[in-house]
Amino acid sequence: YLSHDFESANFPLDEEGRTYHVSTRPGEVANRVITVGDHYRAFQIAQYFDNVSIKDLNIKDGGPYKITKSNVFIYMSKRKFLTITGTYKGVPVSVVAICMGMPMMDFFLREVRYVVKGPMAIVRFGSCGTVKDIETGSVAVATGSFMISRNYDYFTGNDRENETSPYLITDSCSADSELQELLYKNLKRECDSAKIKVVKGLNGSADSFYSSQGRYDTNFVDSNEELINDIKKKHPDCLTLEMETYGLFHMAKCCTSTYNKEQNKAKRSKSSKNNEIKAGATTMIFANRVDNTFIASEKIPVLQERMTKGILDALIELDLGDDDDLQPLEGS
Ligand code: R1P
Repeated sequence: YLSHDFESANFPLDEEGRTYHVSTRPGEVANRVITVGDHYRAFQIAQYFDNVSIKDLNIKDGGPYKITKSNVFIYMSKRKFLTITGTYKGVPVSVVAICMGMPMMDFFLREVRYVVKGPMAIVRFGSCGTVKDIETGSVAVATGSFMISRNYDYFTGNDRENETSPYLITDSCSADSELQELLYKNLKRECDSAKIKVVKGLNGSADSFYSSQGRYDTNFVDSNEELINDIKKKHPDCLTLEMETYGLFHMAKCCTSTYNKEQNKAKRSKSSKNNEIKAGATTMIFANRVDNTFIASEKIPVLQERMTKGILDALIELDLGDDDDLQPLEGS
C-alpha cells in the first residue's frame, strides 16, 4: 500500500524527506507558489515557465511519478498533489495542484511550508461563483475571505431546538495587502485589452459546493433557502464563493512568525525562522448565482492565459526580502 516507509506519526516523512501526501522534499518547491484546483490548469500555467514547452510537461495520469529536467521539475504524488517547479523571468516559481476543498488546502500548506525555507508568497488561482450580478468570464481578486460551514449539529443534534442557524459564517480574514494590489494591477493590465472585467472584493469559502453555497438539492435536507441572504447580511461586500481561499488566508495568519508578530508577543516562537506566508487569491467567475448562468467553455482558455501572465508577474514582483533567506532549489 505504501510505496515507502515513513518516520514519525506526528509529521510523517519518508526516507528521502518527502512529506506524506504532497510528497515533495526540500529543494523541490519554490518560495513563490501558485496553487490551483485542477491538474490541467497547473500544466497550462507551467507552459509560461522559462524554456518549457508542452512536451517537457509529459502529461500523464497515475503516479506517483517524478520528472526532473534542467528547466522543470514535476512530481505527481500518490494522492494526486501535482507540483511543477521552474523559473519565470529567471525567478524560481512552483505551481501546485491540490484538487478541491479545505482539507486539501491544509495538506498542501502545511507540507509545502515544511519543506520550504524562508518567507513564501502563495496565490490561489481558482474558479468561483458570484453572488453579485457580475458577468461570467470576469476576474475577481480577493481582498479577504470568510468561511461558511454547515452547522452539523443543527441537522442531527439538539441545536435546532436551541434556534441556532444551519450554517456558520465567520468574520473575514484579509489577503496580504501588497500581493493583493500587485495581483489587481497586473491582472488589469492583462485583462483590460481583452475586455475582461477585473473586480476586487470579499470572498466566501464554503465547506461544500452545494449546501453551504446555497444550491438546492432535493435529495437532502439542507435548510439553506436563506443562506445567500444571510451571507449578504453579514458580509455585504461579498462578491465570490468557492472552497479554498479562506483556508489559505487563515493559515497564513497562523504561521508562527505572523501570528506572534500580530499578537505582539514579546517572545517569538522557539525557532527564529521566518515562516511567513504572504497570501493572495484570484478567481475566474464561472457561475453567476443571480441570473443562474454558467461560463461558456470557449471563454476559459483565453481567460486563463491572460490571468496566468498577470499572476506570475505579480508573484515575482512581490518583495520577499533578502535572497539569502530563500530556498535553494534542487540543482541550482
Ligand atoms: C468546485 O467546482 C471547485 O472549483 C473551485 C472551487 O473552489 C472548488 O475547488 O475552484 P477550483 O477551480 O480551483 O477547483
